[in-house]
Parts: sequence; structure tokens; C-alpha cells
Amino acid sequence: MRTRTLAVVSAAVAFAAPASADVIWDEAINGDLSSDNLNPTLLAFVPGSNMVFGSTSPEPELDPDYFTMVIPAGYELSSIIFEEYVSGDDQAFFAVEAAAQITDPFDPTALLSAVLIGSLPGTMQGDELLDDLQNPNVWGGFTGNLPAGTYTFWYQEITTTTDYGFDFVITPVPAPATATLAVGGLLLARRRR
Ligand SMILES: [Ca+2]
Ligand SMILES: [Ca+2]
Ligand SMILES: [Ca+2]
Repeated sequence: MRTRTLAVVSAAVAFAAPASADVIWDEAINGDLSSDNLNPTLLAFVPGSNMVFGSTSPEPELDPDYFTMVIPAGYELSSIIFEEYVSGDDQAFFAVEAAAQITDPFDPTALLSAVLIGSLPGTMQGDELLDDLQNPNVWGGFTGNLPAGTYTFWYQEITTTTDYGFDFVITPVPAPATATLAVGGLLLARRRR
């Protein structure tokens, strides 16, 4: 059984929290993730595992879920595991923009990547999703891990109620030869744990 541990949800203390398999947001506890594409929920992602659980429903009104992460210098998003997917439909929509918002839900131009997940092999519960965002079946794409920066994710299902969960894994960037003092400090703090 999965143990859901609520992590501190505050941008101010991001990366001060311990690195462990934390649930950083669970809609059953913390409430709905923002449905406003221009004002996503800012989640305090930490090095290591960051689990986000939620649900969407088309009724009484459509419930898109938008949330923003900030990856600091020296780190990268290296994995997104589809932890949970319970749906009456066979697929759901998942997208990311390299910004603190989803600029326009009706225009994919600003999106970094958009995919349909939950139906094809490799996009099912338990699967890695970063490779699908890199090589999307809907829009965009990118090469390699997501580097330091601000990203907003968008999850949506329009036909049925859906429970979902993601584990966003943030790891130090390899090859620290060019690391700054600040990054070195972060790495040192991580090694001490
Ligand atoms: Ca929502
Ligand atoms: Ca929701
Ligand atoms: Ca995959």
C-alpha cells in the first residue's frame, strides 16, 4: 500500500524539505489543482520523488488541472512515472509549457509538448512518461531531460471522471565540473542526508 506523506507546500521552502518519496499534492487532501491556465497551482518540488495525485471530471464543469514546478540550477527533471490511472476512458491529455502558465488551452503553439496517455503501451499506469513528452503523439517535443527552469503541467480528461497520479523525479545534473558555488552547496547538502 502506498503511504501518502504530505510535504510542505510552499515555494519559499522548496528544496529545504527532505529528499524522499513525498506526496507534494493530493487533491483528496489539498483540494483541486487550479483550473485557471493563467494561474496554476505552484507546487514545491524537491530533489528526488514528487508525487502528485488528483482527479478530473467533465461535470458539473470541466476540471482541467494546472500546476507549476520550478527546477533550480543544478537539477533536472529526469523521470515522470504514471503512478495511477483509473478512468472510464482509455486516454487522457497531458501537456507541459516552459512557463509559469499554460498560455492558451485552445492553441498549442506555446506548449513544449502534449501527449495522449493511458491507452498505448508505454503510456499506461506504471510507465515512464518523459519519453512520451520528448516524442509526443500530439504536439511539440524536446530532447533530453527538462533542465532548470519553470514548467507548467496540464492534465485533463473530458469524457469521464479520472483519478491520476504522477511521480516527478528531480535529480542533480551530472558532470558538476562547471557547477557554481550555489549548486555545489546544494549537492553537498544532498550528500549529507
Ligand atoms: Ca482543476
Ligand atoms: Ca482536479
Ligand atoms: Ca513511455
